[in-house]
Amino acid sequence: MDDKKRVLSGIQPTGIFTIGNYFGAIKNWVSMQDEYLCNYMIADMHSITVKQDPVVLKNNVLSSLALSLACGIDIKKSNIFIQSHISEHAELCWVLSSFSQFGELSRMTQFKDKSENNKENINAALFTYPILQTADILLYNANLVPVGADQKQHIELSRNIAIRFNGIYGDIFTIPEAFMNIGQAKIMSLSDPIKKMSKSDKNQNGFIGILEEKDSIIKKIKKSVTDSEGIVYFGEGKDGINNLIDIYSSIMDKTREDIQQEFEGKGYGNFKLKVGEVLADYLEPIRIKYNSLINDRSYLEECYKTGALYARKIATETLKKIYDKVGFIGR
Ligand code: AQP
Repeated sequence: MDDKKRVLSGIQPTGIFTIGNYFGAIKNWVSMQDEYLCNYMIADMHSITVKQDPVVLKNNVLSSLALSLACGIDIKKSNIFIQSHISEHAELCWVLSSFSQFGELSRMTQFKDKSENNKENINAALFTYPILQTADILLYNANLVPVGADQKQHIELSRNIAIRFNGIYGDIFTIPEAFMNIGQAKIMSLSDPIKKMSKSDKNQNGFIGILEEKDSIIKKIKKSVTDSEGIVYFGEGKDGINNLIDIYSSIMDKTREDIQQEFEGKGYGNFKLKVGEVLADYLEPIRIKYNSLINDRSYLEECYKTGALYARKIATETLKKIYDKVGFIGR
């Protein structure tokens, strides 16, 4: 029996990943592969909470898979699969819905943000998707869930649902924990740095996609909204500069203090150019790898089919146990 801790995490195929997704999630996914038993999923079921064009979504699922592999997910070490291929996610979600309270779901800040941005389509799934997320995690008995800081509240909810269920039926679910690296930043929008950077932001200048060309990256960083003080340091009221410092720090593994010292007396123009350049150089190998993977459809298919086989084995076993506990007669 392998005594490694188990990991589950997912990413929505709602577009090309941003550097927020990368520094907030995927970089961790990659670094956890040796130490943990990792299950990673392309969360297509989550993505339809916001209107999707079906053709675009199918392409996005494949490009998300290719991009995860290009970023360093290694199928010899980790399992990667497409969420909708495992029907147990939806089935467990339904069971857990009966153990989730309306009040606790209403307190989720992501629901408030997402409904604010999608006023024309505030659907029920937008409200209940943290339950599906809980099912994703609990199906795989995950101990750790590597997420960005923006998802901490949802993991807390998952823990509460699991604890509540266990309180009734005994020690069934593993209680998951959010996993974040010390100092892991929430990357903010470049055009509105009090909002998190999102791949589905309608303002193209707000985010940087992992596959963007050097010129575009530098241009967006140069244009990014900052204050007018002109001194590079991390401080209150300097959201734009704070964000650039965090991006630079994630790439260079430098502390905020080191960065402040490095750019002392140099002004924002110089700092922005440097951030743009190091970021573009950092992302280039990922872009090259992605371009070769995305054209190899049969390899991608092999990856997600193998991933589903393995995932289904675990998910079926968990769901069988849960159905029995809640009183459903075995199939
Ligand atoms: N700006 C961010 N900073 C740090 N971490 C982030 N994550 C997302 N944005 C940031 C982390 O990326 C993982 C995958 O996120 P997701 O695609 O499942 O959903 P999301 O959080 O809703 O990401 P987006 O980019 O904002 O997608 P859309 O625009 O479709 O809503 C998560 O671990 C998240 O914490």
